[in-house]
Amino acid sequence: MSCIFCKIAGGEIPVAKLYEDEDVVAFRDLNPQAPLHFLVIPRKHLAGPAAITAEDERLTGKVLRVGAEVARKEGRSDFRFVVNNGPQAGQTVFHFHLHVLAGRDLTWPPG
Ligand code: DGP
Repeated sequence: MSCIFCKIAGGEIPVAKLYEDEDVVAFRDLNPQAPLHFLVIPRKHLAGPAAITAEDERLTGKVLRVGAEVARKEGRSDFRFVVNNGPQAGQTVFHFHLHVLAGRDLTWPPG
């Protein structure tokens, strides 16, 4: 298993976890871009949003729900979700992940 986020989901690489269950794991980003910056990943390996199939709709919807719930538990009502697909969009880890950023003014459009 060479995928770093599969290793995180499997507990082989320690991270600061905010939430986990049988389907998803939420953990703080190694290189935070906001006062609150965490990732939510499905335990199932999906290379990115372009790899989602109809059978993953429930799982990826859960990723969004958990992202919002963890943000709320961390005391944030305002937050941004980001999902990158492909290197030009900034994807560096090819396992689907939701970025959740909060705690500072976030510009639009993003850079
Ligand atoms: P992206 O560029 O969208 O593929 O985001 C990948 C994010 O993953 C990036 O913000 C840094 C984070 N990251 C990469 N490796 C690790 C790790 O080993 N631990 C943690 N906590 N975050 C990681």
